[in-house]
Amino acid sequence: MEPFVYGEHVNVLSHPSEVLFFPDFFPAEKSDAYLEYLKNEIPWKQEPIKMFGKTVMQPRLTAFFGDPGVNYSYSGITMQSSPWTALLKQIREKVAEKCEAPFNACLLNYYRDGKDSMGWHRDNERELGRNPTIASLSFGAQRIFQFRNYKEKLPVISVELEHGSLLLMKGETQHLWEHQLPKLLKSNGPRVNLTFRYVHL
Ligand SMILES: O=C(O)CCC(=O)C(=O)O
Ligand SMILES: [Mn+2]
Repeated sequence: MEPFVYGEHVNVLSHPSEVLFFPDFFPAEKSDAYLEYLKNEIPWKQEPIKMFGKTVMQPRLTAFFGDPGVNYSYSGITMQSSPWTALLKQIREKVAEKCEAPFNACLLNYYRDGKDSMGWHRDNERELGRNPTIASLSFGAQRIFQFRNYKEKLPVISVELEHGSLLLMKGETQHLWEHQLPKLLKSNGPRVNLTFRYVHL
């Protein structure tokens, strides 16, 4: 399925799911500066998670920022939010304005190279509410991001997430579709991803 292009965004999935892709959300220079900041200033950690009853290390590094008291639990771990840095706050404002939605938390992922990844999942934790709006920013090396229908599993829809791009998921997307960031066979540079969410307390 070829996405339909209009204006400054691409419609990746349509009603009742809604996925919009803004390839040039941030200009290249700004994105370069953000990437350097994020790689160097965020206290990245590799966290253990529970998968099929076993504890394994996540194949990527993570961090979690949010308003006071906001925590986020997934895959058997609970992340306590760190207070927003000035730069993350500034990015959040830009994203909230574009998405016309409030965000009180940001989960950050650091993929050190093409071997780091995130498997098929939905962002459907109860505290995100029924139809969450999730805004996902990409900085650094381009990676393939994929959707597949939760029930039918095929076809797989791929989007190339480039430096400075914004992927917005809303509507019923998290009920009907899973997404993943697959491992790459060839070597790849580092990539930082920021997903802004609204966590209900
Ligand atoms: O790195 C990405 O683009 C995917 C991140 C993601 O799906 C998540 O944090 O839930
Ligand atoms: Mn996700």
